[in-house]
Amino acid sequence: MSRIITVGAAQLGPIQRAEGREIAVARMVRLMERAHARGVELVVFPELALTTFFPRHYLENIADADPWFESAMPSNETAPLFAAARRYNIGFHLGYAERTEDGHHYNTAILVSPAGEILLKYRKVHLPGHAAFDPKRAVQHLEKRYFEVGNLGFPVIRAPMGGIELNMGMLICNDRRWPEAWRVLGLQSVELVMCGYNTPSLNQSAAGFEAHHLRVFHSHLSVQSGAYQNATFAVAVAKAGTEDGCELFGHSIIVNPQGEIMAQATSWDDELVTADCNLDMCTLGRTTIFNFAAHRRPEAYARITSQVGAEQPEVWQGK
Ligand code: ING
Repeated sequence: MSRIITVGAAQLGPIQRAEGREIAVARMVRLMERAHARGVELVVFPELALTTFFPRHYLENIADADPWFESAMPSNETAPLFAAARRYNIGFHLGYAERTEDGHHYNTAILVSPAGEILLKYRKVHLPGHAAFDPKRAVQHLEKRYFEVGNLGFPVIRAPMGGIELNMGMLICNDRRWPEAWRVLGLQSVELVMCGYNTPSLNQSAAGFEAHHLRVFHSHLSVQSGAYQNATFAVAVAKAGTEDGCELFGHSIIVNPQGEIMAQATSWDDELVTADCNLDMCTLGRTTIFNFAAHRRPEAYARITSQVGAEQPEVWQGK
């Protein structure tokens, strides 16, 4: 009997700085209604789905950023999402800014069951951008200022969803560009990776020009290769559109273990994209080309965990 789950990439359009989280939650509940009508069993929302992408804003007093963080999950504002999950019997993934009881701040994602249990939590490990205000930048990208590096590793959980059991894991935005992150999930036999993102459509660092089409290409390349090289499905979901004048690209995708894009968003607004994922498709890759037990050689990979930055190579001396 094939294990098939119908997933929904619930892309969000822009959320303006002045908009309260109840507006985003209402839009997300409408996407869950639409998902229910289409037989979707698991909905994946973007990174930082409740607020504008606030790391683009520099606040002198970092405590002034706290209103962008959730200190409870669910809270009064997010309870409608949990109620919709119960009403429609749909699980969901949600990206949000987490403030812990002991005052730590993370860029977090959770996986919630239809009954409202939090099955898995992940805190973003790869924080791009910079920690201090950068006057050279047209727009700031201050994730290293507002968030701590995630301290939960890259966990995978086997849990019931959509009438089957499957192995689920999460990445957040920049994580998708790092093959090590995918491999840690792959080494836990992940079958479905959920990844929300907020990606500016223009390069904001003064390091040089990068054509827009390459920004989208790099995003898809990262997700498609991560899925293929770890024989897993992947759902990568954007928050898109122009937030306070800053453009984020959409192009949310659902990818199969062969690295093929099964479905893709075509707007830069609230849009639900769905696909039936037959998890038996993971078997071919992980029993042949990516049979890790048969083919990996960890003794040759020491640099991957012993080094942070790149070193200079040995110089050829002739002879
Ligand atoms: N955003 C971007 C991302 O990794 C970025 C930052 C864009 C880094 C393009 C490098 C190149 O998609 C987040 N939020 O990580």
